Amino acid sequence: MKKMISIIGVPMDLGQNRRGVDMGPSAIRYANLKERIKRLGYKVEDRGNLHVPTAETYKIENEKLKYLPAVVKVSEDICKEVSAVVKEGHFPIILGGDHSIAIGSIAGLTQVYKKLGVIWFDAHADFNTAETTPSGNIHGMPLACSLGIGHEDLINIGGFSPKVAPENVVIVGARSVDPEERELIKQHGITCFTMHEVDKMGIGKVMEEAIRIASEGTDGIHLSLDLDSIDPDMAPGVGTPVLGGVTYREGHLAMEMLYQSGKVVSCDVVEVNPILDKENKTARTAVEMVCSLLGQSVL
Ligand code: NNH
Ligand code: MN
Ligand code: MN
Ligand code: MN
Repeated sequence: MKKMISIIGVPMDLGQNRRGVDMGPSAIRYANLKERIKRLGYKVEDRGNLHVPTAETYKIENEKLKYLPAVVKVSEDICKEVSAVVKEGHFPIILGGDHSIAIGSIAGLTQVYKKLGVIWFDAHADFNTAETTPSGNIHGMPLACSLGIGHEDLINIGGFSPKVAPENVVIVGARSVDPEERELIKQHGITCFTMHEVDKMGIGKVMEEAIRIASEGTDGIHLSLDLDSIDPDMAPGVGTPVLGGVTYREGHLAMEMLYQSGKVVSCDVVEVNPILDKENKTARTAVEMVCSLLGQSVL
């Protein structure tokens, strides 16, 4: 029996400074996410959007952790919603919003999956802290937070820390990592397949390794899909596009291999910004990736 899919929208834009990413859930829905998943033979429920306060109603208090109190509050809400659907045996798809939402989704998942593997598909590593961040944007910090590195309020969402172990975390697609962030990644022994490895080994071999690492001793894999991992030609609508990304076909192969592994239990789809997009291309790419993750092209 296929798991039921639960779509959860989080119109979060407080983790970075480009407006418009809060419209990501609408753009992805408009690209027909629910219908497309249904066609693959799944039952799907759309649980609507969680409430996210408007940036203009807040004053930034800490330049190194912008909108911290609001991000903490929304993260707790995401955690509750995600753990509720996982407890029902569903597969959550959490639509961002910026990548700070992964703090809450991983917190919710690990209420149930005690040993969770994570594949962080991103042009960036999202491994900054208040001490290393060049921007003060929390969307550059969620992976570090999930490993228990970062501000106390962010790492303790859901009541415990760390959520995941470094030996079960893999970054794929990185090509823009800040100098001190790089040191932190090395120090914590995180496996990172940058675009250098994707070019050299091929995406097939990279994913084989990534799936092995994220599977070892875990009860499931969470895919955190930042659309800026994909090359800007197929994903132009993101706040921080970086040239030289994963191609459309490489993205599909990666998603298909994740499907074939049978280990994926949830995913985030983040950073789609329709204001910066071209005719909803990035949201449409996102929907194609999700469909491949759910078995669209594998017989
Ligand atoms: N590393 C930079 C920062 O911390 C950029 C992060 N931007 C992202 N991450 N889009 O996925 O601000
Ligand atoms: Mn149910
Ligand atoms: Mn990211
Ligand atoms: Mn990114």
